[in-house]
Amino acid sequence: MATHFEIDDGIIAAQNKKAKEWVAEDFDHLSKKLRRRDVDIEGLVTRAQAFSVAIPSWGVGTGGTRFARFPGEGEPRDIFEKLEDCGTILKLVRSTPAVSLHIPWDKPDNAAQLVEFARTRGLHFDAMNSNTFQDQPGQKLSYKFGSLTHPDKSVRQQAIDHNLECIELGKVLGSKAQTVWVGDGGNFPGQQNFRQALERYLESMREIYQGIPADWRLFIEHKFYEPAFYSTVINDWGVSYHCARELGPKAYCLVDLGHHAPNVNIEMIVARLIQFGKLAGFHFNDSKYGDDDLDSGSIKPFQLFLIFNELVDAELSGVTDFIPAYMLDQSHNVTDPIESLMMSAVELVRAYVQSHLVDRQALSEAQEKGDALMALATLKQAFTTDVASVLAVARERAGGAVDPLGTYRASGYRRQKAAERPAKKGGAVGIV
Ligand code: LRH
Ligand code: MN
Repeated sequence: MATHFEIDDGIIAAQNKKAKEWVAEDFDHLSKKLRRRDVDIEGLVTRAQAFSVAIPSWGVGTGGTRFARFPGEGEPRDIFEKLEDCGTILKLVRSTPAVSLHIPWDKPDNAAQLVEFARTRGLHFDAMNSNTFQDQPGQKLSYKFGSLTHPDKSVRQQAIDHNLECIELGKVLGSKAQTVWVGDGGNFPGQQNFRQALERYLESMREIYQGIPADWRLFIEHKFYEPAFYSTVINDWGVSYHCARELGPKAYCLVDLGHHAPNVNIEMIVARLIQFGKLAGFHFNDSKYGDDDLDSGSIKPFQLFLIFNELVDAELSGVTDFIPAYMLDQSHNVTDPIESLMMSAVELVRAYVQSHLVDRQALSEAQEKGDALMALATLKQAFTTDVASVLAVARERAGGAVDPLGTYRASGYRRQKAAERPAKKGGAVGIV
């Protein structure tokens, strides 16, 4: 039985020992600083430990663009090796116990075996993702001109059946949600009748909605363009919200940060969807131009903070049925995917913890008084507070790594996997 290298607690403890001093010093200093703001640092550690985000199965393989994909060494070659890597990320950062699968990329031969394999690594399955944006080998009808909105009813039915099949598999895997993103749209004016296409989308989604179990949620993911380059049927939060309302109480709107035109005020869209009771959750990533799927917090960390500020404001003001699903959705083209996913998960916990540092009393007083500068300063005080020691202590107390990146590199995990996983010809597992 081939051995599978794993980062054991000994490696983590040894690396944590090296960092013990600076963590204690910084934690102590921050504790004093926060006490001046009547903030108890232990409360922040608890918040950090309560936060979790799902890892996209397609994120642990190297991603690419339409121009090229440059696979790294030790790429996971199947869903089991993907889960191995997800287990490693969880071991080091402690805030990623869930994995979001994409079907058919991750379709298991034996679902129960997959659940057990995941469980032994502390993992469970988050939202399922259907795929009607590619044609699979042996597929009868092509999605070239659309899927759930295709003019031909038999193509729509094929796409509906695929989504219902995903839900059935998700039930066995213990998932509680299905994300439906369709790239349906047109490349030229006149190619689609906008109103008819949306009607067909709703007609198809009503059938899928019927297959959603009572304790599940259906996530509608909008995107302003790509793969269609002139019009996209579900192009923004407005049409997504309309559809979620039309479908019923189990339907919600999922916000993928990269699916908005540059400079769109995403934190305000989040506030709207919270207010309308239709926020599904997120696909976190970052971007400079299009749907670049870059690491979360790598380009616009202040926007990420402002999004979490809206989420924490809702959490603290007791918005009912407020259970947003947090997932990463990134493509790692030039970094080690495990490193990028770890650091991205850390950036989300950071934004969440910093949002709990906002003096909401002072903020609402400034808002009432129209004191714009004090309002901004109140947010900036939280955003510029270095909470690295809180995040490190939260990880360490949960058995994780004070320095996930340093510990991962010191472990030689990638080199070990390169030896264990000889590259598979054409075995692309990331987004290409
Ligand atoms: C579409 C998307 C969607 C996934 C895909 C991998 O851009 O964000 O969420 O299905 O990426
Ligand atoms: Mn997405």
